[in-house]
Amino acid sequence: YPWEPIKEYQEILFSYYDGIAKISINRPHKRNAFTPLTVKEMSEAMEIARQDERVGVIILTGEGGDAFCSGGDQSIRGHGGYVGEDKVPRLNVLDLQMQIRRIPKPVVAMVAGYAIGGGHVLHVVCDLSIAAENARFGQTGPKVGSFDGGFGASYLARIVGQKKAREIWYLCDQYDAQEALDMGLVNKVVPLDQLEETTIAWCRKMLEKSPIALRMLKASFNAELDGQAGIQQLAGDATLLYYLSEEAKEGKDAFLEKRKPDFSKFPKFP
Ligand code: 2NE
Repeated sequence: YPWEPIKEYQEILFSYYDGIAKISINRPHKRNAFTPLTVKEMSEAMEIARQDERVGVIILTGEGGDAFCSGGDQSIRGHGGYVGEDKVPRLNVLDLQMQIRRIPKPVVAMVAGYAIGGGHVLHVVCDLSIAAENARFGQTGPKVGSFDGGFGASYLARIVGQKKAREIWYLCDQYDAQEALDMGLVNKVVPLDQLEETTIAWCRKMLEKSPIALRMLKASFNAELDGQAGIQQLAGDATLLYYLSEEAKEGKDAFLEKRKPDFSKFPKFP
């Protein structure tokens, strides 16, 4: 596919094609483990994709075919987090997880190879996951001295159920693509050479749909789990829709024209 680069980065690739933005971790020598810089770049790309009106769907993936992402780069894990060039320890992937959930466009994880540890959680928080037959899923936290008790625990449990989520975290086993499909952890499994084609076909199906309907659905699915923050997201979308109405514009116009608003002409729906 003729992906066009949107912006050059050091540790990710960020490209555009036909309504789709693709963010791809580009550290295949480390099974696409992330550093604070990888996450910073992904976060910036996610924001650019959010603002870009051409983009209706975002694909999150990893380069090389061996790994989607193997989590935090353990070789730079320091005292209190992952340490980048500024020597500051960070867990900024948690902000990226929030960003993926918040962005009002569907985010699709395109998983070839390993989705492990914090890399597994990244696919978990995506709206949809499409896996190649070589995909392998799992958490490693209790093995390597880490855990993700946020979406990595509670949202995973919403997806696969409490017993399975506890098994995944407590045993740190790996699961193949078929097992992931059977537990509802991924939406589809395809041969590796059909992964991008299938993912793009799914994206195109979504691109044909009403963007506001998709946006409202994403906020609605989040609201159920995200409590007050989820309601705030859904309510923000309700405000967006209200701002599109003549009724809301009458309030703003009246203020600017220094007159009393006349809402009498607007229907009082049953
Ligand atoms: C991913 C996995 C299972 C792949 O195994 P394999 O056998 O295919 O490859 P190998 O030889 O282990 O890895 C290839 C190279 O990539 C490096 C390896 O050290 C190796 O380097 P060299 O020996 O060739 O120099 N590599 C792979 N993953 C890495 C990582 N995460 N950090 C640094 N280097 C890595 C296997 O590699 C594996 O199990 N990887 C570790 C998975 C892991 O434990 N991730 C961290 C979980 S904690 C986390 O992500 C986290 C969190 O829990 C909470 C908040 C934020 C993050």
